[in-house]
Amino acid sequence: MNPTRSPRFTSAAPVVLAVAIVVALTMPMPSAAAATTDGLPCEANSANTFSLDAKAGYVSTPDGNSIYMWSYSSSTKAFQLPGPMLCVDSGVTVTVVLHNTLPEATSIVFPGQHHQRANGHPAQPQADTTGLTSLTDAAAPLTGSVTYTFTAGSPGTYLYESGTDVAKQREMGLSGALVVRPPGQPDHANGRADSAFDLNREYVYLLSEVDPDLHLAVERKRAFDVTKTKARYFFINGRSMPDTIAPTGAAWLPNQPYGSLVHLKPFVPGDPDSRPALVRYLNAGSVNYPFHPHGNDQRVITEDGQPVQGAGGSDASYDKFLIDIGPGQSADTLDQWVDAEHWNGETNPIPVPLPQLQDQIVGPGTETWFSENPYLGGQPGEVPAGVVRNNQCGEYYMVAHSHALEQATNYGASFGGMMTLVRIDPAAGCPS
Ligand SMILES: [Cu+2]
Repeated sequence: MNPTRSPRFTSAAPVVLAVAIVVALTMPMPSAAAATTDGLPCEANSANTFSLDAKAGYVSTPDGNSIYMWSYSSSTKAFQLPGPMLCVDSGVTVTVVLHNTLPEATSIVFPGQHHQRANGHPAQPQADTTGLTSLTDAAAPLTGSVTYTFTAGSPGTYLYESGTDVAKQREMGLSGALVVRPPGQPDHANGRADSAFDLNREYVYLLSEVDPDLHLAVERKRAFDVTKTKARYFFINGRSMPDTIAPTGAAWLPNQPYGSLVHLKPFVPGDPDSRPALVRYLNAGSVNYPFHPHGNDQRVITEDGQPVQGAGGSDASYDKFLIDIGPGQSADTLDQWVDAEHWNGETNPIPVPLPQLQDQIVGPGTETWFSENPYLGGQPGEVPAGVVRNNQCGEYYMVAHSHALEQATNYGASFGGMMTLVRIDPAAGCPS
């Protein structure tokens, strides 16, 4: 995709149409509109205590591959990638009990958290006669356990990840998101009043990559040189496009529970009930991920758990079209879309020539995501016999993806990988 800049509050119709066409031509299609899931699927409890198993399992990729992964899963639940989204309040004491079922030692580090302890003593790097073996206390292979405690840091989005044999274990999947909220203000991204967002429109993009050759070598207990990895799959929350737009908890992705379809309604300035969405970016991989949603800037308000502000607390947040997330970094962004032209079929019917039929049709020739009207809320016109209209109610879809285009592929096949959609529903909503 070209990084075409659009003013923040203008219609994104041409972009959507272009996206629909590209989507149409290059990717396998689900048989219905991209399904929405509202709110963050947090793991949370009043004791702020979590029991995580490090274990092995498999994930599927859209090209039909099955990849052996390691990940953290809640001890009462099946294998999942990535690890559970842990949500806590800033300042609380958090306990994470790690149970290792993997064939080698592993651990968890909590970057950005305070007073980290392991089994009751300050967490320490581990070494033997060969040198450093782990960045923190590790659990022994197969049956080992470590109890970590820490004080949750400032509000923001953080990784938790393996601190042992990091190049290998991070690549194998041992990471997850830790969401730290301002106490008593779960609908604020950080402590600032201007960080308010819609709790039903909160999303994590945990970004990572996979070299399947490394995973196969680990599965078959063969040696592998981690300095020679070549990523072939690129994940948002452990899924690749088009699986990224499947709902959270989709039954056909039993080990990859988290979707990343951002679901917006038109933002109404001045309406206290109209709040922006919050997208929390996290890089769990080893290279930069330059991520950009089409058709809209996002406002970066928190970086690495710190509000973007100047001296004296002045607002220094900024609009960004392409957000470059470095390894280990996070950024929280407000995302909103304003219906600038107020198209209405009866009261403001802005005339629009419909695109040619071939620009509305998706392969193999029976499906379209175009609403037969480029304005939000547009109702369909004539749909040719035999054409399936995936668009439900005149909603928009805008693509959001890594702009390092090799990261927007599934083993080299483009329009996959680290890519998802932003769905904008008409103000009146859509039938579910
Ligand atoms: Cu693009």
